[in-house]
Amino acid sequence: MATYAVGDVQGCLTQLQAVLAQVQFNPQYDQLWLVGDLVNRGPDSLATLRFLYQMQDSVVTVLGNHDLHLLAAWHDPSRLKRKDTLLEVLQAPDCDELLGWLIQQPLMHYDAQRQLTLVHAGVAPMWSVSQAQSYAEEVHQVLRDPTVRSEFFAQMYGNTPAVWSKQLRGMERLRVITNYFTRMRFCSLSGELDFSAKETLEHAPKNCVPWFKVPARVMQGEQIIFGHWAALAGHCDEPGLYALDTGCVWGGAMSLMNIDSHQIIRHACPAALPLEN
Ligand SMILES: [Mn+2]
Repeated sequence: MATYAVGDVQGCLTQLQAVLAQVQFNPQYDQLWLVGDLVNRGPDSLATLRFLYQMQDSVVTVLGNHDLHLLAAWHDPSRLKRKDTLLEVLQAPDCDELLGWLIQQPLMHYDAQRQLTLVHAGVAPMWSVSQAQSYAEEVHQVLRDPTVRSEFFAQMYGNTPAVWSKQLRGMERLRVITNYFTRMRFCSLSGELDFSAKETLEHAPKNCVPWFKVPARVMQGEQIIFGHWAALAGHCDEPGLYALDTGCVWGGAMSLMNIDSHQIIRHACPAALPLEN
């Protein structure tokens, strides 16, 4: 019985199955955690969703920005962009079943026994574990409520507000929570999000640092597994932090980590798309 965490799959089912085979993963006994971005840009988004859906009892996943984009396109297909590879999901006969499952997934998973947090991009530097849990839950509740989630998707896109404040209400509050959990890379020392760069640490925007290097970060020392930032190439020297997105879909590799031993398995990806998010 083992628990593994895998980086951004983005429809690279072949490489996901390859790393699982390397550890002889058995959904009857083992658990698979995913950092989100299960779909998009890669070749097999539909097959990836079907694969995870049929073993959902052994799966823990959080939502990434591409998963939210797919769910928004489910509500309004005109949101699909030229580079999206999501149409096959929306046209599948089991689309509603698959996305009805996906939309139930949270923005953050916290394992209290291991004191281990799973998120897509990161946790806002000014939040404690319990604050992060309750803010993630606010968005999770909206996503699960069919009467309010269309409005959420209509207003989800955007870079503002740039910084968290307890005083925020309504969609502004939900948007900034979602941006911290699913899109964050760099921010200012006071935690303002900056989306102008997505490259390596040397390319930080002026007066910005990677979110995990904010000096006053409240969750310092806590274990966090995250993805989203392929340019880190799995390198994060912050104690307790595990960066698992090694850019499989961009020609990098799929990374799978045993969450107790921290042993990492990598499987190279043959694709060679230009680096993006
Ligand atoms: Mn992402």
